Amino acid sequence: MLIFVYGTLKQGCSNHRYLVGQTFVGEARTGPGYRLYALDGFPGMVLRTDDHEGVQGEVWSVDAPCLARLDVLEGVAEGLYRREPIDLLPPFGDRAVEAYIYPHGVEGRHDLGSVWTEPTR
Ligand code: PCA
Repeated sequence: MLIFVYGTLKQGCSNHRYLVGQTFVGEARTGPGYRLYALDGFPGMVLRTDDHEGVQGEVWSVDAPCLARLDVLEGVAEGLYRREPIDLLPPFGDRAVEAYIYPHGVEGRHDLGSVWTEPTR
């Protein structure tokens, strides 16, 4: 299946090793309505009806074992992130792609806008 990544799973970032052996499909951007907030060293993408810019990331084609490992990493069973379908701009507009949405409040969190860059450490 296709997954849109926008944070630590991107190429060059700290969790990218989870995608080793999977297939990079391309750079992608969501439609409007999604925005990034800084959590604790990683970003959370939330739905915001007042957003006009969307979020920048990468689409990867992953196999079922990889997806299962990603769900563990992102704490899906614990409710940290939810893996849900996402609206991407062309050329992905008509394709089924999912992403890890942060389903919690972001009050007091730093608004990162459209792009996350990993802090150097
Ligand atoms: N990892 C996932 C969700 C947030 C994060 O840091 C990703 O890169 O899409």
